[in-house]
Amino acid sequence: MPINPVLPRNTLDANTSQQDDNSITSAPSLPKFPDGFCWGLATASYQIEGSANVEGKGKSIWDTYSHTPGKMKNNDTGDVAIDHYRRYKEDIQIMKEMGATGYRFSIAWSRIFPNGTGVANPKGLDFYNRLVDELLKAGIQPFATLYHWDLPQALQDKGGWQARETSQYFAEYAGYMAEQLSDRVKHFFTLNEFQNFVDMGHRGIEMVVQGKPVQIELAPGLKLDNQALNQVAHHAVLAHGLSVQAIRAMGKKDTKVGPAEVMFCGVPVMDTPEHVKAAETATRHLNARFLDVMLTGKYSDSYLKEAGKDAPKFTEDELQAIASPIDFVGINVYIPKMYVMASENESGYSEVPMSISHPKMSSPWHTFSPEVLYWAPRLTHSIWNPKAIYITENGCAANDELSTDGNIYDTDRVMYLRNAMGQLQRATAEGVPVKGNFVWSAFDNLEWTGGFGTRFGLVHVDFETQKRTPKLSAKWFKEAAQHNAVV
Ligand code: GBH
Repeated sequence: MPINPVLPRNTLDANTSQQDDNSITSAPSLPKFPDGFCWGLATASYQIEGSANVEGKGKSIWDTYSHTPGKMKNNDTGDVAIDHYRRYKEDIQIMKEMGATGYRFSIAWSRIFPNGTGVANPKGLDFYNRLVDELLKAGIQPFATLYHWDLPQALQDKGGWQARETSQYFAEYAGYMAEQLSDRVKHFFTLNEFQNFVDMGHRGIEMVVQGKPVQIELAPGLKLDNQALNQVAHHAVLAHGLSVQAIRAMGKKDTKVGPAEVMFCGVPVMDTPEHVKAAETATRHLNARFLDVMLTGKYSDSYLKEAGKDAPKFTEDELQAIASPIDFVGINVYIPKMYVMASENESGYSEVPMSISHPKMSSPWHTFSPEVLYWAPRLTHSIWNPKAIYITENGCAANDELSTDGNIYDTDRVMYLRNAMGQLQRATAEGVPVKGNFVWSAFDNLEWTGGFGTRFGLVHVDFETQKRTPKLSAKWFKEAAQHNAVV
């Protein structure tokens, strides 16, 4: 006997029909996203553009770092990357074909201001003008990130993020970009992943996954002490706040702006009030230096107490600037920072150690925990209540071998996306105001120190020939975008 499914009829998928034998021709319960949900793809300048030394571009800290022996896997660099600077038209066609409605790219600061400040370079600007025009022509909304880690080397030479002036220079550059692009670009992200570029770039971090230590470092590869590190964090959020003000001053009235933070999420071990409360407390504390101060205008007592004499030096005026009102919060969501349960201790929560057999995706650091795509936006909503939320990155690396028929059957990535997007859909169904999701990444690219071996794309790139081949996951993405649902 065929099973007669007792599932809600799909009201949104008009031509769903059940046949006499009760077989299901398409799922009657496709979990839909809200109308207008943005189906986005994401990339970043240094990871894809190449043309590292053309048309007036200045050096960035990633040009320096990637050419420092021993820093990059296989000595890979972004000199050529996936040659997107020259192939952007073809790449936009591919994304259009995939049904993407949004594209999150980043602007290389040193293409615009080769020395970080001073006179703008018209050829660098011209590239982003052409990119934006081409996206609009393809019906894809452009979302511009102003800083995805490629600080102009000239500013690093003057102290980089340890120098307060860098925040000011960033704001000037942000204002300039808003002035130039906001007639067409309606959404700007200020800085990408504050926690990661601050900590991985200025100290290096160690994680333990499945019992193995994983070291992660980013440019400029410094080893700062606690006070200096907290000061770098402060300058990063100050840069964000000042840039929000500059964008408001220089951009068109309807320009929207917010950060793109790798929010550190404490996931409750179960959905019961006491554990959820513990997770909120933990999550707020884990983001004290970044989202919390940006959204509340205060460094929390628990952070200042923990930092003690190593707390950053700051003024009330700076706090006010840092908390300049924003239109949305962007969060990159890959992994929980920790699992959390309620506790009688002073903080109210305790970390639950992850089991050594907890599954992971292919990257050494990537714990498989799709439920974080539910909890990160839900907790962002309940703790800080921003007007809107974007998932600015979400995705995974995979081995992606070419099969004999020329296709790439990345079933693990499709599994990942189905689970993660299903969890995200649940958050939207409960009313968490998530406006869109950007899969990391549109194309295979330079995974920073991980080099070209770690592929995150929905589109495969042969790094020798630059041939692009959409993977199975690209087909999945297209169907999902078309149905506005998890397929
Ligand atoms: C985010 O970085 C970034 O925003 C994005 O640029 C990046 O490509 C994406 O997520 C995926 O990582 O363990 O050898 O693979 C998150 C921080 C930076 C951590 C690169 C892993 C590579 C080291 N990631 N890093 S390796």
